[in-house]
Amino acid sequence: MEKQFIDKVKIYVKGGRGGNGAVAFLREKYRPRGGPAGGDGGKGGDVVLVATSSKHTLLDFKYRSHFKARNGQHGKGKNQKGKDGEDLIVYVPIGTVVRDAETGEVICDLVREGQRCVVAKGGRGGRGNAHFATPTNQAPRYAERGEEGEERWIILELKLIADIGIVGLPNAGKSTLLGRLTRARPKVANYPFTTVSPNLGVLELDEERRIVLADIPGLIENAHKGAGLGHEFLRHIERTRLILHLIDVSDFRERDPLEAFEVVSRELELYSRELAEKPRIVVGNKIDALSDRDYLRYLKERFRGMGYDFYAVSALTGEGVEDLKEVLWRKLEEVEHAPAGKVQVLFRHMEDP
Ligand SMILES: Nc1nc2c(ncn2[C@@H]2O[C@H](COP(=O)(O)OP(=O)(O)OP(=O)(O)O)[C@@H](O)[C@H]2O)c(=O)[nH]1
Ligand SMILES: [Mg+2]
Repeated sequence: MEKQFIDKVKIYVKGGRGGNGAVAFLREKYRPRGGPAGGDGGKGGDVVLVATSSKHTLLDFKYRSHFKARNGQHGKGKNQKGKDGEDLIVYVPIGTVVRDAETGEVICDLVREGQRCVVAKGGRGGRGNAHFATPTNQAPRYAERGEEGEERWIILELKLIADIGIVGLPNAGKSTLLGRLTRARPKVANYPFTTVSPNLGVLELDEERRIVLADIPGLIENAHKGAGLGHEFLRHIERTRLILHLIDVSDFRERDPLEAFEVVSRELELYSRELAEKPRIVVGNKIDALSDRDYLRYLKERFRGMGYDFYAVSALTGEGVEDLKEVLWRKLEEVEHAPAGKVQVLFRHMEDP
């Protein structure tokens, strides 16, 4: 997996200090030496991470890395308790894994909207002197200090699940296309099975529109029986919202693109019906090497007949790729707003491939 696409930041968190307990005595008109009446200190605030779908990156943390919750207020006379320090709520994207920076231990895994995780507890407030009166010491002159809040460095790591999975035969140009669409630089070569493990890339259409794409190893006939690299890695695209099925159309007289499409479709089907039935678009690649462009019109018709949109590009020269970017975005929007489908994408979180 391309490391640069896993956002990762280290931040410092500290709970608020508890307020001190107070030393105070009641002073009433006719009781010059009233009992102890020092109130307790308030509790320090916690630092709480909360998962939200309105954030998609950990970018904010590049600019701010220290988070301290408010201290509790000190206790006061007349048994008045100090106010608790307010919790500090820090919003993080859904899919954030939180670890202790020192031990590496996972503190929490924020996968649902609104899920909370206390990463630094506020200190307890100190008790006021009212608590310490005893029969032999009815006027104690001491109170507890508030406790320090917890502090530590933690690591936030955002794991992405791809929005779109690119499938196709070996050599179709999947990795080349990923490299065209994103800043990912997966290995590309003119032999099958160049890609042996999934690559992720982020397509940034603009500030607000980002698409995560996964390029996986090529599938061949009988992949479900272990041929080639098998089909296990399809699990990496099980939770994508859209499949981009890439086919090489350059040499259509020698290698029939429709046949290539069928082979991979069958393997998807044999892996899982759900995957095969996911929204899919078909992209014909290598049109720079295609002598007869009329053929594309024919393909478009054929795929339309099967219920798929068809687009043609050259991942190598970039022809058609800018249009494809917009198409992918539109398609994802369509899928998103389609009436409740079978596959509900609830969160964008995935283990390392
Ligand atoms: N002419 C031409 N060649 C291309 C195009 N896209 C990819 N290629 C070439 O096709 C070969 C295979 O490209 P890859 O991107 O490695 O193909 P892949 O689908 O990722 O292959 P595997 O990882 O082996 O499954 C390379 O030699 C690329 O340079 C294209 O649009 N036009
Ligand atoms: Mg590849």
